[in-house]
Amino acid sequence: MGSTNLNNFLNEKYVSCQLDKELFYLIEIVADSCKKISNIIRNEKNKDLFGDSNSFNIQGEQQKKLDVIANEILIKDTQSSGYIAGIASEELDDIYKIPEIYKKGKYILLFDPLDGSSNIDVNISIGTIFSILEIPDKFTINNIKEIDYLQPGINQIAAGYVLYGPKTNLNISFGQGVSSFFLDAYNSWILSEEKITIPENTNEFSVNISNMRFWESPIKKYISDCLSGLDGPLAKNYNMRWVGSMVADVHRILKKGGIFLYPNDFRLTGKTGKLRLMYEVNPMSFLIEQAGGLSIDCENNSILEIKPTKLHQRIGVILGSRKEVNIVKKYINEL
Ligand code: AHM
Ligand code: MG
Repeated sequence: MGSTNLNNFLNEKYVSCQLDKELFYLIEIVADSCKKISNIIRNEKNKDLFGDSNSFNIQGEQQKKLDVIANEILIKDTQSSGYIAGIASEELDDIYKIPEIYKKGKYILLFDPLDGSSNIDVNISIGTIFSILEIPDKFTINNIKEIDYLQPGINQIAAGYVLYGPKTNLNISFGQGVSSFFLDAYNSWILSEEKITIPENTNEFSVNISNMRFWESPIKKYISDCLSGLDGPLAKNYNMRWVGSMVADVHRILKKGGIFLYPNDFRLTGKTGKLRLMYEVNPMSFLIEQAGGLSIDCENNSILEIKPTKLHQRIGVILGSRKEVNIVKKYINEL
């Protein structure tokens, strides 16, 4: 039996009317861009492409050269496709206007081109995250505004991420489960798993515990109860992992079960979380929920139902195995 590649997989979905031709081609283009990013990361000759750039993004973070390069690749490859009306990126201050010369399409593409940037220069897993929405009004196709982007995560037509780990791995959902592909030695995306489900029983949490003193009391209490192990109120011993790349940390949870938290932090303006709703938290939450998990903010709202108020909005997030997220929900309700 031959292996299924991304093109066969998308074609099957197209034939069974689960996605249209435009989305089919758009996903192929995004996946091709990620192949290019993967090849740049893995090519030893590209040493000059690592390290800090001279620029800062809208959140005041110094961009790595690779942040800028990955951003340029994704924009260059997708803007001329004819399938999108606009682009937004963690690395761009404002929404990106597709040049007039290019035909527009009905989709809106949002991405974090290189997530986990602090890990780039030390050769630890990083990723690309993307989210695809549809324009709310087809008459605005040639002139979409920021407000057209501000849709809740539940509206995502597709979302996915690529993990540049020991292998390069694409995980994607069109709202009917999560499918996973590995980049093989011939640079083809080969289907490795369909309908991924997050293990229900878990004893693993993923959080930057060094920030604990800046959190709200329910999250502090939950994590300190986890640390109390078998003798504490949660009556089990937990394990902890923190790579510091959301893609890597959440991917581990998708495959092995567990809970990921980047909670509200008193130091951040608006006492919010660090991660950005529209191109980090929404797409990752979409995949987690498509795999049977749950994703909430620190007020117990479902992440996917939150209506964004601005493009680069940050949010506190708790996601992962449903049972464990429900335990945190109780802490939030009771404290
Ligand atoms: P980035 O998009 O600039 O790389 O920042 C997001 C990353 C996430 O991947 C990760 O979960 C988080 O920042 C780690 O933050 P911290 O360094 O506070 O642990
Ligand atoms: Mg990021």
